[in-house]
Amino acid sequence: MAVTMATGKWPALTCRQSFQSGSCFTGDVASLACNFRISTKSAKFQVVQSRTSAIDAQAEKWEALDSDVDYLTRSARLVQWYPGHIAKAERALKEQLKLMDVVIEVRDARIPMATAHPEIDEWMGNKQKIIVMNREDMVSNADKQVWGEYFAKQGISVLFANGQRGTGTMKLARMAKSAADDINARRKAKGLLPRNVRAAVVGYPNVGKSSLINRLLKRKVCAAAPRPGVTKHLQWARVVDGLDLLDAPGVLPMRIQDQAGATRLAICNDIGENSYAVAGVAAVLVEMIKRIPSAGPQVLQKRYKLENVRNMSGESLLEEVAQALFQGDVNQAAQRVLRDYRKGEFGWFALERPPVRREEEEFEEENYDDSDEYEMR
Ligand SMILES: Nc1nc2c(ncn2[C@@H]2O[C@H](COP(=O)(O)OP(=O)(O)OP(=O)(O)O)[C@@H](O)[C@H]2O)c(=O)[nH]1
Ligand SMILES: [Mg+2]
Repeated sequence: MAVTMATGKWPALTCRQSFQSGSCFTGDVASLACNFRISTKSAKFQVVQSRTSAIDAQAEKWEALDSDVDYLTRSARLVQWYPGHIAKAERALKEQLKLMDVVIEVRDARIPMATAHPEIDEWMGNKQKIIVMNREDMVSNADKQVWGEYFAKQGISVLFANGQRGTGTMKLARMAKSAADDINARRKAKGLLPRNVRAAVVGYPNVGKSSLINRLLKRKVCAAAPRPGVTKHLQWARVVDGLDLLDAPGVLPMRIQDQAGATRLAICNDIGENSYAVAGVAAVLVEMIKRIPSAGPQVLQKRYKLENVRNMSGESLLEEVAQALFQGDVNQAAQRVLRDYRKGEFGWFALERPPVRREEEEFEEENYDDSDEYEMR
């Protein structure tokens, strides 16, 4: 695996990690416990360098933000949630997935990575999958563009939708039916009558699965409400001619290892409210809003009529809001900040951006040639 590193002082180094070492690639060059191979082709080297410097400033801000959020949430053990119905639902869902033609994975467009279930691909085997980025109304057009491009680059087509208004749902039905087109063609060839295409709608809690199905049906058949864990059992719905959808309870891994991701789930109300410390989660949200390029400290300053938010920590801001509005009750202040974000009071923006794949990484992968390299230990 070729990995390219750039530091403030050093030119970009092409580093080949020995697979046994398991060493990491952050921090000081000297501290790396792996072998470096430095390309002697200076022209190639300069191209790599110039591409490194072309990394978009916004992407760097997002990277810094992500590592800060990792740091803030690493030791906090902020979020643990796994209600009893989920284990049962997961077992039933895994059984049903064997009978499906298509799987529709619904994600929260504000946090497409934190709502990517790590086991769904394994459960569904080689079935076709459609990714729906729901809650499209809660992110900016710029967010949609970068996420759309990110998935397109990997050959994955995603559909942006709004389960509350129904935007994107007809297209979703068409995609689900056409993804399984060949099924009825094969049945016909065997002299069998056509059957409805079966698609399971799966994903994390509260991402909008039942709402999407209801919009397709044009009536409220599946229970839907603004809290996680509403759907508790599998439920079939015949939505349009030739297509049956299975509404599944929201599922999530029993142990969420990634605390930063879990905190984002909490911020977006995609896991149960009683399972996390509201003040801790809201403080992380404040730190994120301050750093997200399209938001920034000014949106908090304006909303809560505060000064000098830039230099305030998340906790201090909650204390200020608590003093001003809730007689010092920090928990109430934290609830308010979370609610304000969910209602778009700071504007609509996503809390995640796709991981940056630096151009020089792509360049190195495409052009790697070790014919005239020497090894440096
Ligand atoms: N703003 C907005 N709200 C949405 C959208 N989709 C769904 N909602 C709302 O989000 C809440 C949760 O929707 P549900 O359809 O119950 O979510 P779910 O994924 O079925 O949730 P579980 O059954 O708990 O797993 C409801 O209040 C919906 O009205 C959307 O695209 N935009
Ligand atoms: Mg539901």
